[in-house]
Amino acid sequence: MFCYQCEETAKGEGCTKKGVCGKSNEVANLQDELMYVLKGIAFYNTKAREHGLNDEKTDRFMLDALFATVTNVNFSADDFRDMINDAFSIRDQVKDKLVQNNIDPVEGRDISLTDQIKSKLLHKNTIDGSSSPDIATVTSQNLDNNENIGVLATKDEDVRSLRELLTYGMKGMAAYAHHAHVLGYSDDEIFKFMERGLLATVDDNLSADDLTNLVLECGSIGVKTMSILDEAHTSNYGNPEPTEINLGVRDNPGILISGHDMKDMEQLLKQTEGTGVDVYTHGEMLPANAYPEFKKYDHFVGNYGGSWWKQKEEFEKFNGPILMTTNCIVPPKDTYINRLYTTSIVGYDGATHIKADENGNKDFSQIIEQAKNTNPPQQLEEGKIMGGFAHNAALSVADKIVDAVKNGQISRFVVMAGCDGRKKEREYYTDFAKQLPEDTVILTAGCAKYRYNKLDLGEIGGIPRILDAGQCNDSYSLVVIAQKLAEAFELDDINELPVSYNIAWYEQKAVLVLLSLLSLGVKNITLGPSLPAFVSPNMLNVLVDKFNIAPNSTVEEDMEKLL
Ligand code: FSO
Ligand code: SF4
Repeated sequence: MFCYQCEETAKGEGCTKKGVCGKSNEVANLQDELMYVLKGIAFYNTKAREHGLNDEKTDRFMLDALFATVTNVNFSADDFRDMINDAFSIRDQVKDKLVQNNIDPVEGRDISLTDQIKSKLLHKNTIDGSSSPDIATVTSQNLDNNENIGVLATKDEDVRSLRELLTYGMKGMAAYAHHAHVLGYSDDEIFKFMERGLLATVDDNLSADDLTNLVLECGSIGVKTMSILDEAHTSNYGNPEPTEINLGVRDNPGILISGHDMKDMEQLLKQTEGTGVDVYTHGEMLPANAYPEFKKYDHFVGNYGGSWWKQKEEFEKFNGPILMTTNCIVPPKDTYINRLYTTSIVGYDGATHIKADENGNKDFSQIIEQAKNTNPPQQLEEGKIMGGFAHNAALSVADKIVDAVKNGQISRFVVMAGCDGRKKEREYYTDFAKQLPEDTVILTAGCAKYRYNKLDLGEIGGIPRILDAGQCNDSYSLVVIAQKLAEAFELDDINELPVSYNIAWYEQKAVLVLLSLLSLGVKNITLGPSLPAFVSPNMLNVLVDKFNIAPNSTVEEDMEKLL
């Protein structure tokens, strides 16, 4: 295996024996294989789409498969084997459709795969015989050497860096597009881009400039994807509203729900109503507490615990069942695996998996029945924190915010969005938040906030000093807020706003959020706690030249630079 897609990668270089996240060598290799077959689907489906022969099943499969390879989503080798089999059969179905319609899949296309495979394209399961199995004809038998298809198959370090950056951005995009799709929202442009992007990662005709442009385009489509997800959430569940979120517990049995899937949240709340079982959020599900449609349930008690990496300790103390709707899952302890449930693309061998029916409905009765026989959660903390400052709520007080900036009450906003993680260095973010001057306001989204969201930083003229827009995908809200502020101050350039960016990353959704910011022209971003291992020195120079991205350093130095 070789995997370096997340911030905690071994030695800051790459996991080669077993993932720091817990991913096995076997699962890592299967993920590479799945990614490779997806490129084959992309190859044919691009053409099918041109002729209006694409179908929703293939689009959805693409999203789910990409999402499944994101850090901490699925640890099950069996799940990946199933997905690889499905991928082969979907690829061949798309291929057959083209054949039946007399369509030549390579006609009018200029990719370097062409010569290599053209003659064999329309025959199923032939082996090309070249060093890496080609994506159009690869079979499960000739997919057994990951050196030819994994990350290290690209020998040039800079090309590899760009290809992987693009790949990880698309994985993040797939995650957000999946959540929107579940709620009935999607856009063809997203699927088109993913197919193009996947193919670009095996196309030797593309120059570094071509790939750089695609990476930025990935960011623009990322903004679009997040906006579609925002629409899916707000049209179904209302606009998040400023809410005091309870951190304490009640004396009833409870179910803990984690991850990012709001439709699962909705179904769980509906099915637990009147059962005597309470519902609590964990990790990235915290923002659910601010949606009007969810707030109306009396048995929705609040949030339990902190961010994803604390789950081993906190799930143990929760006592009741836990439902993981997406990442981040940490390989569980034996003490609670019997009350750990996964759903959708999440998988862990030994945890119970709840599947949706063909209409997307899930039956959580098994979880509810188990909950009834468990003890109430052990209290971890008490009090309340504020949430719900997504774009609608923040913009409803835009006048107040603009005035506070104009009259000097607020000197600067600091965007501290992104992810949390296990590394001790991440205490930097708590210290940074604590040491920010009192006339600054933090804008946050994602689980990075757990490093400081329970600090009492007070408020400025009625505006809390921590404005939490929600999940990592709600970084979109931060973009909307920044754009509206730029309008209010009549600025053409978003970089002239009194806004600084100190972003923490961990996995591939954060990569997409970062690319989204870059695509909007945001400069001078500070990134930590370490730079991605997949960014080569030359690539880093490009990022520094174009965007002035810098790694974080000490709280004092960064404070001086950012303020
Ligand atoms: Fe956190 Fe995990 Fe939302 Fe990520 S829960 S780290 S960026 O998955 O997705 O913010
Ligand atoms: Fe290592 Fe991260 Fe890949 Fe897991 S996801 S194997 S920790 S680089």
